[in-house]
Amino acid sequence: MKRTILIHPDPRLKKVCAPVADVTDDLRKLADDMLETMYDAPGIGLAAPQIGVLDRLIVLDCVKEENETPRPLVMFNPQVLASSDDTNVYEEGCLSIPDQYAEVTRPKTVEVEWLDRNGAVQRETFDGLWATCVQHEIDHLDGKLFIDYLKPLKRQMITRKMQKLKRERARA
Ligand code: K1U
Ligand code: ZN
Repeated sequence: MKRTILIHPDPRLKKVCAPVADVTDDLRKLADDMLETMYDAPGIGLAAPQIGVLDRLIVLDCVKEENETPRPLVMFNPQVLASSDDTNVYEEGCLSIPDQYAEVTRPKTVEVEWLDRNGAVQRETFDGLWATCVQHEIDHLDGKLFIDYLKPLKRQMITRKMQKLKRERARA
């Protein structure tokens, strides 16, 4: 089932999410809903708070080419174990901040540990867009948005645009 994506500003996007105790059938269903919502948007990642669920769960698939095999990843309780000193700049977007993009500097590679949909521990080092995306999604679990890395004036400008968008959507 496709879920509604919250638009910034929303208090639920600023909350620190709670760890998942057990990977249950309900949580697997939630992860499937999130993947459906992400692919439909379309996006390359989605975090549970973006659909109003304050659990530490993210999904991502950074395979962009249509002729390549998709790689949907479901991560419960993802944690960055190590980050490179090397950094990478990427023009990020966010499904909760539609049509706004800005350059963000982050570690180029990150080693991440998480529980998969079977509750098994997984560990992998991500690079390139995967590294950017997994860091962006983990930030969502800590109530942090990519605009929080920008200068206050730019962040304020984007927030005002989103407030206007929400007013227009509420009227339609
Ligand atoms: O978390 C989100 O809101 C999803 C976001 C993830 C992300 C994008 C760029 C850098 C870091 C993290 C998106 O998916 S925005 C949409 C997007 O980037 C995209 C959409 C269609 C095709 C390719 C990319
Ligand atoms: Zn986002």
